[in-house]
Amino acid sequence: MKTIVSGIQPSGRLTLGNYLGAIKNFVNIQENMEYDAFFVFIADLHAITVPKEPLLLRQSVRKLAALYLACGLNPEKVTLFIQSEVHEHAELGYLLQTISYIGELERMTQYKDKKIKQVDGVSSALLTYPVLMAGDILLYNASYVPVGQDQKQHLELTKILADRFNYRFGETFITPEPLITKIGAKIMSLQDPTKKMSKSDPLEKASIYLDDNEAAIRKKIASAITDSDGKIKFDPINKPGISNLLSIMSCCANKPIEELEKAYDGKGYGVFKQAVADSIVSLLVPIQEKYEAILNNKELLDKILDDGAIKASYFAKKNLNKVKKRMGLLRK
Ligand code: AQP
Repeated sequence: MKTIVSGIQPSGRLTLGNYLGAIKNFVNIQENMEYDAFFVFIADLHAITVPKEPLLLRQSVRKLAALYLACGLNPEKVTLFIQSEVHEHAELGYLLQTISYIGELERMTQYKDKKIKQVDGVSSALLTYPVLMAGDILLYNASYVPVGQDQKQHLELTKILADRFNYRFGETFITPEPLITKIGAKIMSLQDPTKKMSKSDPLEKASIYLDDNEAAIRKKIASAITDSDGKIKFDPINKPGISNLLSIMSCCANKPIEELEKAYDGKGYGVFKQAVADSIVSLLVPIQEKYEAILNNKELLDKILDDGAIKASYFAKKNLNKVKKRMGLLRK
């Protein structure tokens, strides 16, 4: 059985990075890959590893569900659900903590990055986040996990935990592989192109949000940090800003980077930036129109999420029981 699993945290307004690194890939897989089951969830349990205002979180969950659909996920082909509505995620996350070592969790780059930003203390859940993520994947015995580049390290840990569990308790889990897009796997901040674009970045103009209007998109691209040599060339080490804009345009317009380099050779950054903005606007405006309609259709959204939770729970329960039996936990 070939199963695919992925999720996104409802931890704020989604960025173009989340779309190009993750959602676009989900839609592509949905349309072009053969699979038996594809689970896409809203990772609300991950979102609360850093403090969240409850009302805002509830809104963000619905918004993310609407956005998934607006971007093209088809509930007939993909099981869409909210992570906390399938309680087996938290349960398997705990069971896997018993075979995870604190040292290996402390080495995770995302933990180190997020830890320093916490003002009211670091929750233990932030440390164990990758173990919950391993649980999300192993719960469905996923073969593939479409993610952006930044999640690769967590995927490596998932593989280690799957192998460790299999070694200790007998063959139980498939070792999952990441599915990472070639271009767009790491979209960088517009204001610091050495840092990834992130929904929790407090600097508004560093990110294009999927709900940004045309004027905001044009303004942010116009003020994106570049360099002074005037050449439109893909060179992430020496020209991170221009390379990031080339990656963005390549993904948004579905054109190879080399073709863009040729087309804008000698045209200057002003003209190029305008074209980058055009490509983003053309991509996002239709998504935004669909998004509003879906978000306002409360009944439809609830039905899709209810059905998704029922279906995911069915698979999750079966696999979790198997895991518990292996560990000597189930009486019957
Ligand atoms: N800049 C990015 N470029 C490409 N892919 C990206 N992803 C995130 N940022 C980029 C991918 O989006 C998916 C969802 O990520 P997540 O919400 O689970 O958490 P994250 O990776 O931590 O994303 P953010 O936007 O940086 O969220 P915050 O700020 O809340 O931590 C993943 O597949 C990720 O790789």
